[in-house]
Amino acid sequence: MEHHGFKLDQRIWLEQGDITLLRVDAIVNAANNSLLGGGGVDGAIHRAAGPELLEYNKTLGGCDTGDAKISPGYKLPAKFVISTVGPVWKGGNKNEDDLLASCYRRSLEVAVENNLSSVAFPSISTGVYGFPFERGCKIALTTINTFLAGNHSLQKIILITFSHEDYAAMKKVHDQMKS
Ligand code: AR6
Repeated sequence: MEHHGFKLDQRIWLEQGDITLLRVDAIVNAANNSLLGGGGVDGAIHRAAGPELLEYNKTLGGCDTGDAKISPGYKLPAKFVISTVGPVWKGGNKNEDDLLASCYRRSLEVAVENNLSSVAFPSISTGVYGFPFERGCKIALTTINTFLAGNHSLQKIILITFSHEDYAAMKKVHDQMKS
């Protein structure tokens, strides 16, 4: 798959491609409350990690929306999987924005607690869960930037989109926020 990285901010990179191929300390999974797999990026991560990820996640007791839990990466090039559970979009008045921000923040907190320095995020909640893509991008960028301002251990955060269209849309959101 074609791969082009773009440096958005000092420690934040935008890429297009398949998150399961990234050799980083942790990739973040857009999971559901069970942490036992599903479709979308969740299905792709479980397939690439192998069945041990499911076996491990059975010991975690699920995960609240907005929270995050860590698992080994097993067969993935990434060392760990940080599973977070995004909100289902219900029109915007059900605390969806705060819950999505919490996903990014909690994932980064878990990464720091585990001494990790590179983390890749998919666009949480903007697939099956229906969160509007550009609104989700803004929340991702704002939350990650705020977190990094108070952290010096994280070296590289990658935002990876599956499609070229999402890549272009995310870059546009970033450029608009900067100007
Ligand atoms: N690499 C990077 N991004 C991907 C990949 C991939 N391999 N595959 C999909 N995406 P979604 P959600 C993008 O639906 O909205 C699952 O069933 C995709 O284009 O995976 O948080 C879970 O079990 C989209 O932009 O996650 C939950 O039940 C983004 O990943 C539910 O879906 C997120 O889309 C979670 O829904």
